[in-house]
Amino acid sequence: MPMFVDTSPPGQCIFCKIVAGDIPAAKVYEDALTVAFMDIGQVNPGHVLVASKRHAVTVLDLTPEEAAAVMQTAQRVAAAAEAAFAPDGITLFQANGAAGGQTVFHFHLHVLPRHAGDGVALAWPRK
Ligand code: DGP
Repeated sequence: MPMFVDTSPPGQCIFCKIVAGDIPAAKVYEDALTVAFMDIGQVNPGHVLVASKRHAVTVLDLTPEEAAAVMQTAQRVAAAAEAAFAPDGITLFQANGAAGGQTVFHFHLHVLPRHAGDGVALAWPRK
């Protein structure tokens, strides 16, 4: 089981509170539909989460506009990671539902800079 699971309703979950500015986060980008901030449990330096501002739970709950905006933001974040961290690669990953490995039930996409031999083993659900 993951150490932390947040299934709070809209407005009360940790990412809604980050969107609202009620709890601190290292935000790196935001626009009308998305916000990007550093993952508190970063797997590698530059590990960023791209979240919908609206409380969608999974990818199935996004509007087409939100889905497009999320990928545009992910591309911006990946470009910034490329410039800042000179990674050998970048992994995008996104979990839906407990069985899919999701632990915070507010839609988000991980942008993870990778380095050859970094030893990162991605598994869903993560241990
Ligand atoms: P997932 O397991 O795919 O649902 O990813 C949830 C991620 O959210 C996990 O990598 C850790 C991150 N996270 C959890 N709580 C917080 C928080 O309070 N602040 C930030 N910045 N990230 C968080």
